[in-house]
Amino acid sequence: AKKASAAGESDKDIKPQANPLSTNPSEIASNIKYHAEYTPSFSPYKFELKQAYVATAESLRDTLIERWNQTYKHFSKENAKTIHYLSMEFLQGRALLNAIGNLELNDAYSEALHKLGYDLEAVAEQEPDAALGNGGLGRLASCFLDSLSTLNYPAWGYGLRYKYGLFQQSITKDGQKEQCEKWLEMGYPWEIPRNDISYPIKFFGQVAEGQGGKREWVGGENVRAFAYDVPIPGFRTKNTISLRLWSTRVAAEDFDLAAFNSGDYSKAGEAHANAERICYVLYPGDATEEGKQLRLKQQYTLCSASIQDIMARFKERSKGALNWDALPSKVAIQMNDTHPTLCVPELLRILIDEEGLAWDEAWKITQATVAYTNHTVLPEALEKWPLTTFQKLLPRHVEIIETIDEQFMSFVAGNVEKSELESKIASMRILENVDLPASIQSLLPPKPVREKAKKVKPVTDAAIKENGTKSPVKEAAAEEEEEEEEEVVPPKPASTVRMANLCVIAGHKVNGVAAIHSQIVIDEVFNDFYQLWPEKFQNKTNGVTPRRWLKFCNPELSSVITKWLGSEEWVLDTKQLSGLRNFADNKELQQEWVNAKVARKAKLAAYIKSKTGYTINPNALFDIQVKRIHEYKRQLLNIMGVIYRYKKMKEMSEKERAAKYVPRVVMFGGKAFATYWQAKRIVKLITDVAATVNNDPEIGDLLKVIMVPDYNVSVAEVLIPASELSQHISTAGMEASGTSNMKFSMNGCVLIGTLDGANVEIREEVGEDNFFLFGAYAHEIAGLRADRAAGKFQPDPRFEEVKSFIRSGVFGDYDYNELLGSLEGDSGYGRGDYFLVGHDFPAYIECQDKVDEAYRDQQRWTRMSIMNTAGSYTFSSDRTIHEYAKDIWEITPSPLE
Ligand code: T68
Repeated sequence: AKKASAAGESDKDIKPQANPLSTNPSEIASNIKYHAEYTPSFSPYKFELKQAYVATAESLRDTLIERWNQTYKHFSKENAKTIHYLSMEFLQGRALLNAIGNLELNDAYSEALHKLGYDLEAVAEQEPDAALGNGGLGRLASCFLDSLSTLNYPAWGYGLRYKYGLFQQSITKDGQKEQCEKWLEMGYPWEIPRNDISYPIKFFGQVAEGQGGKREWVGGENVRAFAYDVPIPGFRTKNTISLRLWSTRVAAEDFDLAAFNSGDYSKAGEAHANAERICYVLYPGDATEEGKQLRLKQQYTLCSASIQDIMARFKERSKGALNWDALPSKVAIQMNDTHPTLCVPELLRILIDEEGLAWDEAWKITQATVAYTNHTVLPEALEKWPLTTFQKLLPRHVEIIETIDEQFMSFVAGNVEKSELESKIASMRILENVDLPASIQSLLPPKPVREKAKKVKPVTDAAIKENGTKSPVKEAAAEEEEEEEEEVVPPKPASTVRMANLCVIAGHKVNGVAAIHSQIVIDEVFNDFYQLWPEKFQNKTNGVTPRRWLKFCNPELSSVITKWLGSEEWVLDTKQLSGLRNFADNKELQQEWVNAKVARKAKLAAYIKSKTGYTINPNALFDIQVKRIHEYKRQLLNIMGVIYRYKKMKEMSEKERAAKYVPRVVMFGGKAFATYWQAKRIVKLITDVAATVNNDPEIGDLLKVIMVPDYNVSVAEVLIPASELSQHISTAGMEASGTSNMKFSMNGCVLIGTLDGANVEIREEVGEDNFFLFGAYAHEIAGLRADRAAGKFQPDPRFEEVKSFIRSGVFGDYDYNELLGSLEGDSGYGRGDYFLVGHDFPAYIECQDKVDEAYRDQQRWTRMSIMNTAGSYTFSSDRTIHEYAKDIWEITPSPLE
């Protein structure tokens, strides 16, 4: 809060004055005052924390604008090849301290604000998180932008400017509640609306045949996408790149003035509502047809606006000598998962329909330009859209997709055994459950001739309704009569567009995000494609920016690292962190290391107190699991382990308890998708367990359970530096990579985890002794599931004990049958424990006992902690970006002098 200090008095002497480039604290203070007075976004005579934040952000933005303009002027002059990173999600978090840190203006801004009577940290806390994402995928995109800027690569980020970010979560006794998030409500000082940059986006309509057989997409609904740019400063470089976010509105010419004047306001307002809805929220529910349409509209808006923007820039730089064949030498486009797949047909459409290129040329250019990153192997997460929805919304794109599909099928025909052709085509083609075109049909081996041609009568909705009116007896008799010539076949499954198949076919590279995941991608998910094009497939293990995730969020540990490594070079060259291995046993370093951790633990304890009311013991082991709540991530395994621990504690004498267990605070953070009921039940169970355990006087400080509300980037910045143990316990083979595992390890936290995602590589780097491994291996999972289904699985009695304990009502009277049933056989509530919680449970609790044992020996633990930071050097997003730049994008750094 505002300080009534001597510094506050000098406030009056500071004159408002624009000083965008100054690094002098007094001049920065003048600049902040200038913004408070002359670019106000709040009422005058008020300069409280909120206003101080906005004015400080605006002051810093001026500094960035200068660098930003210079950067793109420079890129344009050099005409260097540029990467365009398209993502439906960017999980930026807060920008103020990150920008101040990247510009190394911390002391200057602290002092400037002090002169105005404020504390920088308190001012920074005013900023709402820009939460335009869900989790890992979105945060990865943001880390990538930080690295692209820092490493001076020519780059643009492209996303959508959602009016409401990811929902805010509160935790009540009933579990998770969602509220609308409002990051834009007080204005967002970091964005610059580019009112001169907007593009038309069309939906619906028809395709007409124009002159010379040209396809013309006409009619339909028109909206405009407007550009809002957010600066992304690099660390220790002048380079500042841009995240361009699109926001949709109707252009004035599309406003129905006549309807408005005749009093038909809803008709007049409809176009606006339709356009603005597109950018309301991230991932609107898609259970309904309207929801599906809206999601596709979002994806198309991102793709169409970005492609038009990229093409406009290419044209501008071509200076009258336009040659589209050169596009891939100047432009790289990365599709972050399948959500931006539509940039493929959109680029083709514009090249062919608007620029007049022939198909083959346009296809060659498109393929050489786009590449695809896969982030999941979960079949239900591989996007598919009903063809009918597509057809309505994007009729011309469907034609283009049909052509890609057909050409791909003829390619397959030339490259696989004839006997396999039909099945390969069925699994690989883009359109699913769609009749083969005659050209492909003719390539298939002839079907054996049937003895008697039968008339096939498909079961349609109408037929079902009709039959419903018949008496069952008559119906049976009638069917018998007809049996001779009629065969009843099941209704044809819906036709869909498989987005991932389109990405693999169109992209020149396909990559997974950790070694084990990329292996699963080529061995399983896309194996048929891998057989065709082995050279397309790559691995790019994820990384995280060491600026936000170590230097800025953990200044205490950073100072210790810098002191022992002798310089701060590690911030740009994380390989240096491995040098800490040399001092892992040094008593002096160990003491400083512990002090740094203790400082962060105290901060977290205060945070927990303020958000949940619970008091936690700062000397306890801080054990954290933060990520989206999902069954495959197995928060349920964690909380069941906690319950087992609690039950055993209750059965022991005080002395026995103290001898076996070290005091522990188990913290959870994460949001469940609003309609993912099973995930919400897990949150409910965690809060119920917390309420019981935390209020049990017999247990006291030995065990506390905390559900940290509203987990987001800023909360992660408080939790991760204070962590000692973190849990990454997904069913093996299901977590593509994980990135929080990297952040925790970097901050000297020891991991307990399965051999999954990037855990595999982290364990290799930090050493087996410094990682708590348990659980089934990825290659065993299918067999274990099969055994489970065949009734061959014998659950461990300790697992059964936990389930009965929950059912006994110790944690309240909520009916947990639906949740626990998911872990049981497959009848009734039973869903067969698909995620193998029961299988891994015994190994998990035994491994947790080893954690207690290790933590008792603080010297050993500190060594493990140091070895984690030292071994995390390879998980910097700088390393990842260099790899993409070299192996996929073929771009080189272009620093401003
Ligand atoms: C995550 N994916 C992976 N997806 O789960 C994680 N998906 O292992 C990986 O580290 C991370 O990507 C970065 O590679 C996601 O976060 C989504 O959020 C998502 C959203 C909509 C549809 C599908």
